[in-house]
Amino acid sequence: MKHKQIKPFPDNFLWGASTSAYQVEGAWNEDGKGPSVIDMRDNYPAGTTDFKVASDHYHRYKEDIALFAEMGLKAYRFSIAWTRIYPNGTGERNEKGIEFYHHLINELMKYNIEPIVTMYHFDLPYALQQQGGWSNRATIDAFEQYAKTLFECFGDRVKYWLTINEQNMMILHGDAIGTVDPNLENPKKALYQQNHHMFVAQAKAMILCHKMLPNAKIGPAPNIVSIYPASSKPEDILAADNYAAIRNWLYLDAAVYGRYHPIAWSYLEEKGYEPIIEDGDMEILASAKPDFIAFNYYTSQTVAASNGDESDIGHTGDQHITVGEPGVYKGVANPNLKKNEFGWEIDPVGFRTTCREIYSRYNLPLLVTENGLGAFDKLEDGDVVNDFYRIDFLRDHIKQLQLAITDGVEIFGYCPWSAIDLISTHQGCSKRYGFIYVNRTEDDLKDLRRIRKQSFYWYKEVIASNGSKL
Ligand code: BGP
Repeated sequence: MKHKQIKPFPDNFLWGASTSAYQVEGAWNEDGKGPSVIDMRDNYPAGTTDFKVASDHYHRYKEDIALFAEMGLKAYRFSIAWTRIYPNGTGERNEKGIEFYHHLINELMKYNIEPIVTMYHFDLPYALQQQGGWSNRATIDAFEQYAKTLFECFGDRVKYWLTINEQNMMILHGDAIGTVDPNLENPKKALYQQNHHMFVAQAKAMILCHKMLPNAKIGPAPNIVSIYPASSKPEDILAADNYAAIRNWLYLDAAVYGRYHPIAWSYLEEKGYEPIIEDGDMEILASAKPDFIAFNYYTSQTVAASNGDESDIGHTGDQHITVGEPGVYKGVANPNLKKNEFGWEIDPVGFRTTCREIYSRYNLPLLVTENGLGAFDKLEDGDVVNDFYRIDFLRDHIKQLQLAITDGVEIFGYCPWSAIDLISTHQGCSKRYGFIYVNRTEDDLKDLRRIRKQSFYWYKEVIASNGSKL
């Protein structure tokens, strides 16, 4: 649709930026923090750093938040490390960990920056993982107890809560994140059982949040992207529909409607992956309602009809992530899209389409919790980082966001990834996303000093003009 007039961004639009605890904080074993599955990971790609020091935000949060305030951020989306609050996932609380987040949230309040809290961003407590992790129903109770503690401690200041970051990526690519044992006899069946337990845990957290904090809002935060058919061939369109059900709607239907999406369920049955659902589980899912949908968007995906064999499994962009499943859909590249330095396709129009699709299906306000460009930024003489490619990427996406708003989609915030440079989930710290450069390399921590990139000054103007100066 070509509009004669483009609508402005709403007043009070939450211009923000995002991080997650294990990628930015460091201090991995300080002040009583317990180890998470990420801390215990031993599959770092050669030459990339671990997460032990990261961007040292734990010790430098005041300086970082002062920079966020200078950039004009209206919101900051960060995650709380479960293992700082409960070092063993459950049991004894760690007051020092709670204190850290009190300080961090108070610092945000000082500058009128709205805290948006992710409760769980990939970093499951290792102690829980040793007892089966999400395969064990006891993890549901541990999550509920953790949620209760978060609401009790921080609910007086935090209005926006996100339950689980990218549950769909943990299930589809669990091996990349380290939440499933690849030696299991049927790892996929185990993953879908974990998935079911996460659905129940998420529903319980939403119910509890509404009970304890009637003025707060809570929602899921999956990675949702438009799925394109490779051509107008009906078989390709059907394959895209399959993948959309398995990748996107399975997760949002469970969160919003409290049901298993019928096509996704028939896929689970067909493959023998269907989870055990205990009495009462579906009632819990059905009685939990999110207030909004948060989602992460990096790029669309394209699929074709399945060949019915292993040749279906392809790389659509990122070499770490395979897409395709025999008999269901085949992952293919989209020849219409350019790629970034890491092979990820760049698709701003797909961002608009994704917003429209989600809103049309669920009719709930949307919050963008991740979108951004990973690149090998270069620090030049005089502490300059000319990341004009990042500005182009973000500008193109914000324009499409505004078009989605003009199309009638209700969107109340945009939090690109990432507020400051941090460690990529599987590609080290040379893959940078931030508005603020952190002076370190994979193997040399240098002085970790903070340097404003060109995109910092640009985003500051965008926020100051409420998106009218792009
Ligand atoms: C999302 C995660 C983030 C972040 C981002 C960028 O999947 O929620 O934690 O890592 O992707 O991905 P990467 O770090 O692999 O470039």
